[in-house]
Amino acid sequence: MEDHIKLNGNGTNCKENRAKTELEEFDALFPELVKDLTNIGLKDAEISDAIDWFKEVIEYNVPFGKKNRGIAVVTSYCQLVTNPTDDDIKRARILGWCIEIAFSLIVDDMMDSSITRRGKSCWYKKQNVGMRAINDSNFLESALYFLLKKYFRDQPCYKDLLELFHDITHHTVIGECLDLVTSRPQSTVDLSSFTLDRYNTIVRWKTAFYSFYLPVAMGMYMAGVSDTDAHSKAKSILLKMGYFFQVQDDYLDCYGSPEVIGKIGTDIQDNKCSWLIVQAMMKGTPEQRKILEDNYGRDDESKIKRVKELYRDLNLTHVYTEYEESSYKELKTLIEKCSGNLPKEVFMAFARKIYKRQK
Ligand code: GPP
Ligand code: MG
Ligand code: MG
Ligand code: MG
Repeated sequence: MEDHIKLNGNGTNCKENRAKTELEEFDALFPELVKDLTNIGLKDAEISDAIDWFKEVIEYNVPFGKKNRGIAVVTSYCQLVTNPTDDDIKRARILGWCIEIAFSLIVDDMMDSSITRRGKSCWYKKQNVGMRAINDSNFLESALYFLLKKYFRDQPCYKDLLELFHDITHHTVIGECLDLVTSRPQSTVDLSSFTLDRYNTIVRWKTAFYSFYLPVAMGMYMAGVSDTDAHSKAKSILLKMGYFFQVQDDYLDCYGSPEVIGKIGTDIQDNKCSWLIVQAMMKGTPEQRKILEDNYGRDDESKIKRVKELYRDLNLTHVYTEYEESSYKELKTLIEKCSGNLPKEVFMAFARKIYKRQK
């Protein structure tokens, strides 16, 4: 007999076994959404080549992530309403897929000269794709608004969801721009702009809004929670979580195993204002900082190795482990202080997924 677990509204039952089943339910919806998005090609035969191409784009790029963001919409929503109908839960899952579409990642990989993502070649690296990937990212973005319109236009939260997606996309683009401007190659490498302040800003804008505030805010709007106070309290917690997530991402870029994280790190040669280089610049002696300036931001294996040696001399792995511990404690305090009327489990469920993660 199928073990169909019904999501309840009180959030008391969000344990690991339930989350697994939710992931299966979530995954099962994907083919239906692909059908929605490709049916227009059946109605309008003259664009069928574009729709066939799009099918490849979405099937290659979208369904292989960890889906923490997508699932967080469903869990948050279910913890905020008392008796969601099957239709409501399905809509929450669709919203989750709208976030999972994550169209920005395709161009992020191009701009970062990345090689792999989610254990496969980056889309732009595939034969026959190349620069076409730019339009594919736009194609995916427009697809999410198609789904939003199809499933939410009659819902009272439609306007809030639309505005939220637009605003958060704007935030992500600004964050990506700051990331790129800060890492641009200059005639001499000048690491003095890699300050903790600059790092904090980049990370909040490029990652924390999209990956952490967006999923929970979507669940809140769907559940009819739209007051600014509740949103700003949730935001303060989720931006902190998102910040830590990007610190981890930067750490794993250097220390994660590509087989586990599904991507090969590029931050050192890309001259990125990463958490590790910011720490190294703060902790290093003037001599060590000089070594970093001579070796960072160059696509040269021996220079990359030199930077990593210096990270080791500065014991950055230990600095990171300590930071992870203190950040988790601070987060729990913040959740106690700022959850307001929202169940703390909305935030704790998300936090448990990311702390101590290996991928
Ligand atoms: C880029 O940082 C981060 C983003 C583009 C986050 C926005 C997330 C979305 C899903 C839109 P990065 O270049 O370090 O990320 P990665 O290591 O994954 O390439
Ligand atoms: Mg990247
Ligand atoms: Mg990037
Ligand atoms: Mg990264």
